[in-house]
Amino acid sequence: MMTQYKNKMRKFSAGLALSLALLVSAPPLSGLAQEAEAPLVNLALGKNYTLTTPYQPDRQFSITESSYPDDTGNQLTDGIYGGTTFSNSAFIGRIWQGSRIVVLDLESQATIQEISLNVLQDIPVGIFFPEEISYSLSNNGVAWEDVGTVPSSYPTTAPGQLTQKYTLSGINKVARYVKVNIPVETWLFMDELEVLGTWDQSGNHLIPSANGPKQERGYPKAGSEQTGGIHNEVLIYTGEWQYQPSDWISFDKEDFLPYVSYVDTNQKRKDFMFDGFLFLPYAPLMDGANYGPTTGNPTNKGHFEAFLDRLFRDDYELGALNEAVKEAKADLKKRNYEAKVVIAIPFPRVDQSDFGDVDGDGISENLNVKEIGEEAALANRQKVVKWYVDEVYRRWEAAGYSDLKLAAFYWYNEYVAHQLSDTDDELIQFTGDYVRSKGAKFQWIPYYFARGWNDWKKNGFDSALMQPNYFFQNTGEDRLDTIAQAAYDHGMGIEIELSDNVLTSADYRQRYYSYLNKGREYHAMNQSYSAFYQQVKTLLQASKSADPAVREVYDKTYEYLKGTYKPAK
Ligand SMILES: [Ca+2]
Ligand SMILES: [Ca+2]
Ligand SMILES: [Ca+2]
Repeated sequence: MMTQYKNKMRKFSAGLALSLALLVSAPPLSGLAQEAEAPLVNLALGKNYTLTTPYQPDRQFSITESSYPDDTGNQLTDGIYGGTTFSNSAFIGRIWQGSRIVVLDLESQATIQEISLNVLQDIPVGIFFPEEISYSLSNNGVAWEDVGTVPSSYPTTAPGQLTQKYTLSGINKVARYVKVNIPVETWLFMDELEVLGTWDQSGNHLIPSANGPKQERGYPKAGSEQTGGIHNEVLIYTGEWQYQPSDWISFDKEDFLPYVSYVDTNQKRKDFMFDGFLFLPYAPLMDGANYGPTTGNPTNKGHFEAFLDRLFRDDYELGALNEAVKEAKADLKKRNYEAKVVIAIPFPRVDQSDFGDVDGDGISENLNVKEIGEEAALANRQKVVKWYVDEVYRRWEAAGYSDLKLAAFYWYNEYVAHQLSDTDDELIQFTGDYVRSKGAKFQWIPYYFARGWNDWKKNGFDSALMQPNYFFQNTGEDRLDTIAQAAYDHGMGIEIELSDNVLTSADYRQRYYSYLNKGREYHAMNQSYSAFYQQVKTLLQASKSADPAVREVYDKTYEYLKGTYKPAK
Protein backbone atom coordinates (compact mmCIF):
# COMPACT_ATOMS: atom_id res chain seq x y z
CA MET A 1 0.00 0.00 0.00
CA MET A 2 2.99 2.27 0.31
CA THR A 3 3.13 2.66 -3.47
CA GLN A 4 0.33 5.20 -3.30
CA TYR A 5 2.70 7.69 -1.68
CA LYS A 6 4.61 10.32 -3.53
CA ASN A 7 8.01 8.90 -2.68
CA LYS A 8 8.07 5.59 -0.97
CA MET A 9 11.85 5.39 -1.09
CA ARG A 10 12.11 7.92 1.69
CA LYS A 11 10.17 6.02 4.24
CA PHE A 12 12.89 3.62 5.33
CA SER A 13 14.39 4.56 8.62
CA ALA A 14 14.40 1.90 11.27
CA GLY A 15 17.40 -0.32 10.91
CA LEU A 16 19.30 2.11 8.73
CA ALA A 17 21.58 3.07 11.58
CA LEU A 18 22.68 -0.52 12.05
CA SER A 19 23.47 -0.97 8.39
CA LEU A 20 24.98 2.47 7.92
CA ALA A 21 28.54 1.30 8.44
CA LEU A 22 28.07 -1.30 5.75
CA LEU A 23 26.46 1.13 3.36
CA VAL A 24 29.07 3.82 3.60
CA SER A 25 31.96 1.40 3.31
CA ALA A 26 30.55 -0.15 0.15
CA PRO A 27 32.02 1.19 -3.11
CA PRO A 28 29.86 3.68 -5.02
CA LEU A 29 27.50 1.87 -7.37
CA SER A 30 27.98 4.38 -10.15
CA GLY A 31 29.82 7.57 -10.99
CA LEU A 32 33.38 7.02 -12.05
CA ALA A 33 34.39 10.49 -10.89
CA GLN A 34 33.49 9.59 -7.32
CA GLU A 35 35.54 6.45 -7.21
CA ALA A 36 38.64 8.13 -5.88
CA GLU A 37 36.77 10.22 -3.30
CA ALA A 38 36.47 9.46 0.39
CA PRO A 39 33.30 7.61 1.39
CA LEU A 40 30.57 9.62 3.07
CA VAL A 41 30.24 9.25 6.81
CA ASN A 42 27.62 10.49 9.25
CA LEU A 43 29.37 13.61 10.55
CA ALA A 44 26.58 14.24 13.07
CA LEU A 45 26.94 10.97 14.95
CA GLY A 46 27.55 11.67 18.64
CA LYS A 47 27.81 15.44 18.16
CA ASN A 48 26.10 18.03 20.37
CA TYR A 49 23.19 20.23 19.39
CA THR A 50 20.71 22.66 20.86
CA LEU A 51 16.96 22.19 20.40
CA THR A 52 14.99 25.39 21.02
CA THR A 53 11.74 27.23 20.38
CA PRO A 54 11.89 30.40 18.26
CA TYR A 55 10.19 32.45 20.99
CA GLN A 56 9.84 32.05 24.76
CA PRO A 57 9.08 28.47 25.75
CA ASP A 58 5.39 28.20 26.61
CA ARG A 59 4.72 27.26 30.22
CA GLN A 60 1.74 25.03 29.47
CA PHE A 61 3.19 23.19 26.47
CA SER A 62 6.63 22.77 28.01
CA ILE A 63 4.93 20.64 30.64
CA THR A 64 2.93 18.71 28.03
CA GLU A 65 5.94 17.80 25.92
CA SER A 66 8.12 16.88 28.89
CA SER A 67 6.55 13.41 28.70
CA TYR A 68 8.53 12.78 25.47
CA PRO A 69 11.97 14.14 26.35
CA ASP A 70 15.38 14.08 24.77
CA ASP A 71 16.37 11.53 27.42
CA THR A 72 20.13 11.73 26.98
CA GLY A 73 20.41 15.17 25.45
CA ASN A 74 21.76 13.59 22.26
CA GLN A 75 18.94 11.38 21.04
CA LEU A 76 18.99 13.18 17.68
CA THR A 77 22.59 12.12 17.00
CA ASP A 78 22.95 8.75 18.75
CA GLY A 79 22.25 6.62 15.68
CA ILE A 80 19.20 5.07 17.34
CA TYR A 81 15.76 5.14 15.74
CA GLY A 82 12.36 4.72 17.36
CA GLY A 83 10.59 2.65 14.74
CA THR A 84 7.03 3.82 14.10
CA THR A 85 5.60 3.88 17.62
CA PHE A 86 5.55 7.31 19.25
CA SER A 87 5.82 5.81 22.73
CA ASN A 88 9.27 4.45 21.85
CA SER A 89 11.57 6.56 24.03
CA ALA A 90 14.05 6.96 21.16
CA PHE A 91 11.71 9.68 19.87
CA ILE A 92 11.72 13.27 21.02
CA GLY A 93 8.20 14.72 21.12
CA ARG A 94 7.57 18.45 20.84
CA ILE A 95 4.23 20.28 20.76
CA TRP A 96 3.13 23.64 19.28
CA GLN A 97 5.09 26.86 19.90
CA GLY A 98 5.48 27.55 16.18
CA SER A 99 8.57 25.58 15.27
CA ARG A 100 11.74 24.01 16.61
CA ILE A 101 15.27 24.94 15.75
CA VAL A 102 18.10 22.43 15.98
CA VAL A 103 21.65 23.80 15.79
CA LEU A 104 24.23 21.03 15.47
CA ASP A 105 27.93 21.66 16.07
CA LEU A 106 30.23 19.34 14.11
CA GLU A 107 33.15 20.72 16.19
CA SER A 108 35.24 21.34 13.10
CA GLN A 109 34.69 22.23 9.48
CA ALA A 110 33.74 19.44 7.14
CA THR A 111 32.34 19.01 3.65
CA ILE A 112 28.61 18.40 3.92
CA GLN A 113 26.83 16.52 1.15
CA GLU A 114 23.48 15.49 2.58
CA ILE A 115 21.29 16.33 5.59
CA SER A 116 18.25 14.41 6.75
CA LEU A 117 15.88 14.47 9.70
CA ASN A 118 13.70 11.45 10.41
CA VAL A 119 10.13 12.26 11.50
CA LEU A 120 7.01 10.28 12.48
CA GLN A 121 3.36 10.69 11.47
CA ASP A 122 0.45 9.19 13.41
CA ILE A 123 -2.63 11.29 12.60
CA PRO A 124 -5.13 9.95 15.17
CA VAL A 125 -2.85 11.07 18.03
CA GLY A 126 -2.07 14.45 16.45
CA ILE A 127 1.47 13.70 15.24
CA PHE A 128 1.83 15.22 11.79
CA PHE A 129 4.62 15.33 9.25
CA PRO A 130 5.88 18.90 8.94
CA GLU A 131 4.88 20.26 5.55
CA GLU A 132 8.53 21.15 4.97
CA ILE A 133 11.88 21.32 6.77
CA SER A 134 14.58 23.93 6.08
CA TYR A 135 18.32 23.55 6.44
CA SER A 136 21.06 26.19 6.85
CA LEU A 137 24.83 26.02 7.30
CA SER A 138 27.36 28.24 9.07
CA ASN A 139 31.00 28.35 10.02
CA ASN A 140 30.64 30.67 13.01
CA GLY A 141 27.07 30.03 14.19
CA VAL A 142 26.15 33.61 13.32
CA ALA A 143 26.03 34.02 9.53
CA TRP A 144 24.03 31.30 7.80
CA GLU A 145 23.52 30.12 4.27
CA ASP A 146 20.07 28.68 3.59
CA VAL A 147 20.86 25.56 1.59
CA GLY A 148 17.38 24.23 0.98
CA THR A 149 13.85 23.38 2.05
CA VAL A 150 12.53 19.84 1.72
CA PRO A 151 8.76 19.25 1.44
CA SER A 152 7.02 16.20 2.84
CA SER A 153 6.93 13.31 0.38
CA TYR A 154 3.51 12.09 1.46
CA PRO A 155 -0.06 13.29 1.18
CA THR A 156 -0.94 15.07 4.43
CA THR A 157 -3.60 12.44 5.10
CA ALA A 158 -1.24 9.43 4.83
CA PRO A 159 -2.73 6.92 7.29
CA GLY A 160 -1.07 4.63 9.77
CA GLN A 161 2.14 5.03 11.72
CA LEU A 162 4.98 5.89 9.36
CA THR A 163 8.24 7.79 9.21
CA GLN A 164 10.05 9.69 6.51
CA LYS A 165 13.41 11.32 6.11
CA TYR A 166 13.44 14.90 4.88
CA THR A 167 16.60 14.54 2.83
CA LEU A 168 18.49 17.40 1.21
CA SER A 169 21.31 16.06 -0.95
CA GLY A 170 23.94 17.40 -3.34
CA ILE A 171 24.99 20.17 -0.96
CA ASN A 172 28.82 20.00 -1.22
CA LYS A 173 29.57 22.90 1.14
CA VAL A 174 32.17 23.38 3.87
CA ALA A 175 30.62 24.22 7.23
CA ARG A 176 30.83 23.52 10.95
CA TYR A 177 27.25 24.24 12.09
CA VAL A 178 23.99 22.81 10.74
CA LYS A 179 20.65 24.48 11.51
CA VAL A 180 17.32 22.71 11.04
CA ASN A 181 14.05 24.63 11.14
CA ILE A 182 10.99 22.44 11.69
CA PRO A 183 7.41 23.76 11.79
CA VAL A 184 5.44 22.22 14.68
CA GLU A 185 1.69 22.21 14.05
CA THR A 186 0.37 20.05 16.91
CA TRP A 187 2.94 17.29 17.68
CA LEU A 188 6.37 16.74 16.16
CA PHE A 189 8.09 13.41 16.80
CA MET A 190 11.67 12.99 15.54
CA ASP A 191 14.46 10.59 16.35
CA GLU A 192 17.57 11.17 14.23
CA LEU A 193 19.44 13.91 12.40
CA GLU A 194 22.09 12.74 9.95
CA VAL A 195 24.67 14.84 8.15
CA LEU A 196 26.54 12.87 5.51
CA GLY A 197 29.86 14.16 4.23
CA THR A 198 33.61 13.95 4.58
CA TRP A 199 36.04 15.28 7.18
CA ASP A 200 37.85 17.49 4.73
CA GLN A 201 37.36 20.92 3.22
CA SER A 202 37.04 19.95 -0.42
CA GLY A 203 33.55 21.43 -0.82
CA ASN A 204 32.45 24.92 -1.80
CA HIS A 205 32.61 27.96 0.46
CA LEU A 206 29.44 29.16 2.13
CA ILE A 207 27.76 32.32 0.92
CA PRO A 208 25.77 33.59 3.89
CA SER A 209 22.18 34.43 2.99
CA ALA A 210 20.90 37.95 3.38
CA ASN A 211 19.49 38.21 6.88
CA GLY A 212 17.85 41.60 6.73
CA PRO A 213 14.23 42.09 7.72
CA LYS A 214 12.02 39.64 5.95
CA GLN A 215 9.62 41.18 3.50
CA GLU A 216 6.56 39.78 5.19
CA ARG A 217 7.29 41.37 8.57
CA GLY A 218 4.92 43.89 10.11
CA TYR A 219 1.30 43.95 11.20
CA PRO A 220 -1.57 44.30 8.71
CA LYS A 221 -1.99 48.05 8.79
CA ALA A 222 -5.24 49.30 10.28
CA GLY A 223 -7.55 50.66 7.63
CA SER A 224 -5.35 49.44 4.78
CA GLU A 225 -6.49 47.85 1.56
CA GLN A 226 -5.55 44.33 2.71
CA THR A 227 -7.98 44.66 5.64
CA GLY A 228 -10.80 45.92 3.47
CA GLY A 229 -10.36 49.30 5.15
CA ILE A 230 -11.12 47.93 8.62
CA HIS A 231 -9.36 49.26 11.72
CA ASN A 232 -11.06 47.33 14.52
CA GLU A 233 -13.38 44.41 14.05
CA VAL A 234 -15.67 42.72 16.54
CA LEU A 235 -16.83 39.13 16.25
CA ILE A 236 -20.62 38.80 16.18
CA TYR A 237 -21.93 35.27 16.55
CA THR A 238 -25.41 34.26 15.56
CA GLY A 239 -27.07 30.93 16.16
CA GLU A 240 -29.56 28.71 17.85
CA TRP A 241 -29.87 28.79 21.64
CA GLN A 242 -31.86 26.20 23.51
CA TYR A 243 -32.19 28.29 26.68
CA GLN A 244 -33.93 31.59 27.42
CA PRO A 245 -33.89 34.13 25.95
CA SER A 246 -33.95 32.04 22.78
CA ASP A 247 -32.63 34.97 20.73
CA TRP A 248 -29.58 35.30 23.00
CA ILE A 249 -27.16 34.62 20.14
CA SER A 250 -28.76 37.28 17.96
CA PHE A 251 -28.13 41.01 17.84
CA ASP A 252 -30.95 43.49 17.52
CA LYS A 253 -30.51 47.22 16.92
CA GLU A 254 -30.14 48.05 20.62
CA ASP A 255 -27.57 45.33 21.09
CA PHE A 256 -25.41 46.92 18.40
CA LEU A 257 -25.53 50.36 20.01
CA PRO A 258 -22.38 50.04 22.20
CA TYR A 259 -20.45 48.32 19.38
CA VAL A 260 -21.18 50.87 16.67
CA SER A 261 -20.86 53.78 19.09
CA TYR A 262 -18.90 54.39 22.22
CA VAL A 263 -21.56 55.12 24.83
CA ASP A 264 -21.43 56.57 28.32
CA THR A 265 -22.92 54.87 31.37
CA ASN A 266 -26.35 56.15 30.33
CA GLN A 267 -25.91 54.48 26.91
CA LYS A 268 -25.60 57.91 25.31
CA ARG A 269 -23.42 58.04 22.20
CA LYS A 270 -20.09 59.82 22.52
CA ASP A 271 -18.09 58.54 19.54
CA PHE A 272 -17.84 55.71 17.06
CA MET A 273 -16.41 52.40 18.25
CA PHE A 274 -15.79 49.37 15.96
CA ASP A 275 -15.76 49.84 12.19
CA GLY A 276 -15.68 46.12 11.28
CA PHE A 277 -18.35 43.51 12.09
CA LEU A 278 -17.46 39.88 11.53
CA PHE A 279 -20.56 37.67 11.43
CA LEU A 280 -20.04 34.00 12.25
CA PRO A 281 -22.34 31.07 12.93
CA TYR A 282 -22.44 29.68 16.44
CA ALA A 283 -21.06 26.21 15.74
CA PRO A 284 -23.56 23.74 17.28
CA LEU A 285 -27.03 23.38 15.79
CA MET A 286 -29.96 21.89 17.62
CA ASP A 287 -30.36 19.11 15.04
CA GLY A 288 -26.90 17.78 15.95
CA ALA A 289 -25.03 19.32 13.02
CA ASN A 290 -22.01 21.51 13.66
CA TYR A 291 -20.37 24.22 11.54
CA GLY A 292 -16.97 23.03 12.75
CA PRO A 293 -14.90 20.58 10.69
CA THR A 294 -15.23 17.43 12.80
CA THR A 295 -17.62 17.84 15.74
CA GLY A 296 -21.24 16.65 15.56
CA ASN A 297 -22.86 15.86 12.23
CA PRO A 298 -21.66 17.42 8.96
CA THR A 299 -23.51 20.53 7.83
CA ASN A 300 -25.35 20.64 4.51
CA LYS A 301 -26.82 23.22 2.14
CA GLY A 302 -29.78 23.79 4.44
CA HIS A 303 -27.46 24.66 7.32
CA PHE A 304 -25.47 27.10 5.20
CA GLU A 305 -28.76 28.73 4.15
CA ALA A 306 -29.97 28.78 7.76
CA PHE A 307 -26.95 30.89 8.70
CA LEU A 308 -27.70 33.33 5.88
CA ASP A 309 -31.41 33.37 6.79
CA ARG A 310 -30.41 34.54 10.27
CA LEU A 311 -27.93 37.13 8.96
CA PHE A 312 -30.28 38.77 6.49
CA ARG A 313 -33.18 39.37 8.89
CA ASP A 314 -34.55 42.91 9.19
CA ASP A 315 -34.71 43.02 12.98
CA TYR A 316 -31.50 41.18 13.77
CA GLU A 317 -27.94 40.97 12.53
CA LEU A 318 -27.44 42.79 9.20
CA GLY A 319 -30.80 44.54 9.11
CA ALA A 320 -30.39 45.64 12.73
CA LEU A 321 -26.79 46.73 12.21
CA ASN A 322 -27.78 48.86 9.23
CA GLU A 323 -30.37 50.68 11.34
CA ALA A 324 -27.95 51.05 14.27
CA VAL A 325 -25.32 52.59 11.99
CA LYS A 326 -27.90 54.90 10.38
CA GLU A 327 -28.96 56.23 13.79
CA ALA A 328 -25.38 56.62 14.99
CA LYS A 329 -24.41 58.58 11.90
CA ALA A 330 -27.39 60.87 12.34
CA ASP A 331 -26.57 61.41 16.00
CA LEU A 332 -22.79 61.80 15.70
CA LYS A 333 -22.72 64.30 12.87
CA LYS A 334 -19.82 65.27 10.65
CA ARG A 335 -17.68 62.26 11.41
CA ASN A 336 -16.19 60.07 8.78
CA TYR A 337 -17.45 56.60 9.57
CA GLU A 338 -18.14 53.54 7.46
CA ALA A 339 -19.37 50.23 8.86
CA LYS A 340 -17.74 47.29 7.13
CA VAL A 341 -19.21 43.80 7.18
CA VAL A 342 -17.30 40.54 7.04
CA ILE A 343 -19.19 37.27 6.52
CA ALA A 344 -17.92 33.84 7.49
CA ILE A 345 -17.77 30.98 5.00
CA PRO A 346 -18.68 27.79 6.87
CA PHE A 347 -16.36 24.82 6.36
CA PRO A 348 -17.57 22.49 3.60
CA ARG A 349 -17.03 19.29 5.52
CA VAL A 350 -15.13 16.44 3.94
CA ASP A 351 -17.27 13.88 5.79
CA GLN A 352 -20.45 15.16 4.07
CA SER A 353 -21.62 12.75 1.31
CA ASP A 354 -24.91 14.50 0.57
CA PHE A 355 -24.51 18.26 0.85
CA GLY A 356 -27.39 19.11 -1.47
CA ASP A 357 -27.44 20.33 -5.07
CA VAL A 358 -25.83 23.75 -5.44
CA ASP A 359 -25.36 23.93 -9.21
CA GLY A 360 -28.85 23.00 -10.38
CA ASP A 361 -28.00 19.74 -12.11
CA GLY A 362 -30.23 17.78 -9.78
CA ILE A 363 -27.30 15.90 -8.25
CA SER A 364 -26.42 16.48 -4.63
CA GLU A 365 -22.75 17.39 -4.10
CA ASN A 366 -20.65 14.73 -2.41
CA LEU A 367 -17.79 16.30 -0.42
CA ASN A 368 -16.60 13.08 1.18
CA VAL A 369 -12.89 12.67 0.48
CA LYS A 370 -12.84 9.06 1.67
CA GLU A 371 -15.65 8.12 -0.69
CA ILE A 372 -14.78 9.95 -3.88
CA GLY A 373 -11.12 10.94 -3.52
CA GLU A 374 -9.36 14.29 -3.21
CA GLU A 375 -9.84 15.57 -6.74
CA ALA A 376 -13.59 15.02 -6.98
CA ALA A 377 -14.16 16.22 -3.41
CA LEU A 378 -12.18 19.40 -4.09
CA ALA A 379 -14.22 20.13 -7.21
CA ASN A 380 -17.47 19.71 -5.27
CA ARG A 381 -16.26 21.76 -2.31
CA GLN A 382 -15.34 24.52 -4.76
CA LYS A 383 -18.89 24.39 -6.11
CA VAL A 384 -20.22 24.82 -2.58
CA VAL A 385 -18.01 27.81 -1.82
CA LYS A 386 -18.85 29.49 -5.11
CA TRP A 387 -22.58 28.92 -4.61
CA TYR A 388 -22.39 30.28 -1.06
CA VAL A 389 -20.48 33.44 -1.99
CA ASP A 390 -22.86 34.05 -4.90
CA GLU A 391 -25.79 33.54 -2.52
CA VAL A 392 -24.38 36.12 -0.09
CA TYR A 393 -24.11 38.67 -2.91
CA ARG A 394 -27.59 37.87 -4.19
CA ARG A 395 -29.08 38.46 -0.76
CA TRP A 396 -26.89 41.48 -0.08
CA GLU A 397 -27.96 43.20 -3.27
CA ALA A 398 -31.62 42.37 -2.63
CA ALA A 399 -31.38 43.85 0.89
CA GLY A 400 -29.89 47.13 -0.37
CA TYR A 401 -28.40 48.22 2.96
CA SER A 402 -27.95 51.97 3.02
CA ASP A 403 -25.18 52.13 5.63
CA LEU A 404 -23.17 48.93 5.35
CA LYS A 405 -20.35 47.87 3.08
CA LEU A 406 -19.59 44.21 2.37
CA ALA A 407 -15.83 44.32 2.78
CA ALA A 408 -14.60 40.77 3.22
CA PHE A 409 -15.27 37.10 3.68
CA TYR A 410 -13.83 35.08 6.53
CA TRP A 411 -12.65 31.47 6.47
CA TYR A 412 -14.50 29.91 9.40
CA ASN A 413 -12.21 26.97 10.04
CA GLU A 414 -9.37 28.05 12.30
CA TYR A 415 -6.71 25.75 10.81
CA VAL A 416 -5.85 24.34 7.42
CA ALA A 417 -7.47 20.92 7.74
CA HIS A 418 -4.69 18.96 6.11
CA GLN A 419 -5.22 15.96 8.33
CA LEU A 420 -8.71 15.70 6.80
CA SER A 421 -7.90 16.59 3.20
CA ASP A 422 -4.64 16.92 1.31
CA THR A 423 -6.27 19.61 -0.86
CA ASP A 424 -7.75 21.82 1.88
CA ASP A 425 -5.16 24.50 1.05
CA GLU A 426 -6.24 24.40 -2.60
CA LEU A 427 -9.86 25.01 -1.60
CA ILE A 428 -8.78 27.99 0.50
CA GLN A 429 -6.73 29.40 -2.39
CA PHE A 430 -9.69 28.97 -4.73
CA THR A 431 -11.96 30.71 -2.24
CA GLY A 432 -9.62 33.69 -1.89
CA ASP A 433 -9.40 34.10 -5.63
CA TYR A 434 -13.16 33.85 -5.97
CA VAL A 435 -14.06 36.42 -3.31
CA ARG A 436 -11.47 38.81 -4.71
CA SER A 437 -13.00 38.39 -8.16
CA LYS A 438 -16.22 39.70 -6.58
CA GLY A 439 -14.43 42.69 -5.06
CA ALA A 440 -14.07 41.51 -1.45
CA LYS A 441 -11.09 40.66 0.74
CA PHE A 442 -10.41 37.32 2.41
CA GLN A 443 -9.70 37.07 6.15
CA TRP A 444 -8.61 34.39 8.60
CA ILE A 445 -8.05 34.12 12.37
CA PRO A 446 -6.26 30.80 13.06
CA TYR A 447 -5.96 29.64 16.66
CA TYR A 448 -2.62 29.55 18.49
CA PHE A 449 0.00 28.47 15.88
CA ALA A 450 -2.71 26.45 14.12
CA ARG A 451 -1.87 24.34 11.13
CA GLY A 452 -1.08 26.55 8.16
CA TRP A 453 -0.68 29.72 10.23
CA ASN A 454 2.56 30.79 8.60
CA ASP A 455 1.30 29.90 5.11
CA TRP A 456 -1.56 32.37 5.34
CA LYS A 457 -0.28 34.49 2.50
CA LYS A 458 0.59 31.54 0.27
CA ASN A 459 -2.93 30.23 0.88
CA GLY A 460 -4.39 33.43 -0.47
CA PHE A 461 -5.64 35.30 2.56
CA ASP A 462 -5.42 39.08 2.35
CA SER A 463 -4.96 39.34 6.10
CA ALA A 464 -4.64 37.03 9.07
CA LEU A 465 -4.68 37.48 12.83
CA MET A 466 -3.48 34.90 15.34
CA GLN A 467 -5.45 33.88 18.42
CA PRO A 468 -3.17 33.86 21.48
CA ASN A 469 -5.71 31.78 23.47
CA TYR A 470 -4.02 33.06 26.62
CA PHE A 471 -7.38 34.07 28.09
CA PHE A 472 -8.60 30.47 28.09
CA GLN A 473 -5.47 28.45 28.84
CA ASN A 474 -3.37 27.85 31.90
CA THR A 475 -0.15 29.43 30.74
CA GLY A 476 2.08 32.43 31.37
CA GLU A 477 1.40 35.99 30.31
CA ASP A 478 4.47 35.68 28.07
CA ARG A 479 2.23 33.67 25.71
CA LEU A 480 1.16 37.14 24.58
CA ASP A 481 4.77 38.22 23.95
CA THR A 482 5.27 35.13 21.84
CA ILE A 483 2.18 35.70 19.74
CA ALA A 484 2.87 39.40 19.30
CA GLN A 485 6.40 38.63 18.07
CA ALA A 486 5.41 35.67 15.89
CA ALA A 487 2.53 37.62 14.36
CA TYR A 488 4.77 40.57 13.59
CA ASP A 489 7.47 38.34 12.11
CA HIS A 490 4.95 36.76 9.77
CA GLY A 491 2.90 39.77 8.71
CA MET A 492 -0.05 38.88 10.94
CA GLY A 493 -2.01 40.71 13.59
CA ILE A 494 -3.28 39.63 17.00
CA GLU A 495 -6.79 38.68 17.99
CA ILE A 496 -7.86 40.09 21.36
CA GLU A 497 -9.94 37.72 23.44
CA LEU A 498 -12.37 38.01 26.32
CA SER A 499 -15.30 36.07 27.66
CA ASP A 500 -18.15 36.74 30.09
CA ASN A 501 -15.70 35.85 32.87
CA VAL A 502 -14.62 39.50 32.82
CA LEU A 503 -18.09 40.36 34.15
CA THR A 504 -17.51 38.44 37.37
CA SER A 505 -13.79 37.91 37.90
CA ALA A 506 -10.99 40.40 38.60
CA ASP A 507 -8.51 37.71 37.54
CA TYR A 508 -10.06 37.46 34.11
CA ARG A 509 -10.27 41.21 33.77
CA GLN A 510 -6.54 41.26 34.39
CA ARG A 511 -6.06 38.60 31.75
CA TYR A 512 -7.94 40.78 29.29
CA TYR A 513 -5.91 43.85 30.22
CA SER A 514 -2.75 41.83 29.59
CA TYR A 515 -3.80 41.65 25.93
CA LEU A 516 -4.24 45.41 25.83
CA ASN A 517 -0.94 45.99 27.65
CA LYS A 518 0.99 43.76 25.26
CA GLY A 519 -0.82 45.14 22.23
CA ARG A 520 0.34 48.59 23.31
CA GLU A 521 3.87 47.43 24.18
CA TYR A 522 4.33 45.76 20.77
CA HIS A 523 2.74 48.70 18.92
CA ALA A 524 -0.12 46.64 17.56
CA MET A 525 -2.50 49.09 19.23
CA ASN A 526 -1.45 51.98 17.03
CA GLN A 527 -0.41 50.13 13.90
CA SER A 528 -2.38 46.96 13.42
CA TYR A 529 -5.82 46.04 12.28
CA SER A 530 -7.27 43.96 15.10
CA ALA A 531 -10.26 41.83 15.95
CA PHE A 532 -12.00 41.26 19.28
CA TYR A 533 -13.38 37.87 20.18
CA GLN A 534 -16.12 38.08 22.82
CA GLN A 535 -18.51 35.54 24.23
CA VAL A 536 -21.70 36.59 22.44
CA LYS A 537 -22.40 40.00 24.07
CA THR A 538 -19.63 40.50 26.61
CA LEU A 539 -18.82 44.10 25.70
CA LEU A 540 -22.50 45.02 25.60
CA GLN A 541 -22.91 43.69 29.13
CA ALA A 542 -19.78 45.48 30.31
CA SER A 543 -21.06 48.76 28.85
CA LYS A 544 -24.26 48.46 30.88
CA SER A 545 -22.68 47.29 34.11
CA ALA A 546 -23.28 49.25 37.30
CA ASP A 547 -20.02 47.84 38.69
CA PRO A 548 -17.29 50.36 37.81
CA ALA A 549 -14.66 47.60 37.52
CA VAL A 550 -16.77 45.83 34.90
CA ARG A 551 -17.75 48.98 33.05
CA GLU A 552 -14.03 49.77 32.86
CA VAL A 553 -13.58 46.76 30.55
CA TYR A 554 -15.68 48.60 27.99
CA ASP A 555 -13.98 51.96 28.55
CA LYS A 556 -10.49 50.46 28.28
CA THR A 557 -11.51 48.71 25.08
CA TYR A 558 -12.57 52.05 23.62
CA GLU A 559 -9.28 53.63 24.67
CA TYR A 560 -7.39 50.81 22.98
CA LEU A 561 -9.34 51.29 19.77
CA LYS A 562 -8.50 54.97 19.85
CA GLY A 563 -4.84 54.33 20.62
CA THR A 564 -4.93 56.14 23.96
CA TYR A 565 -5.00 53.13 26.28
CA LYS A 566 -2.42 53.06 29.06
CA PRO A 567 -1.81 50.23 31.54
CA ALA A 568 -2.94 50.81 35.11
CA LYS A 569 -0.11 51.83 37.38
CA1 LIG B 1 18.23 8.91 17.73
CA1 LIG C 1 12.97 10.33 24.06
CA1 LIG D 1 -25.08 19.32 -8.33
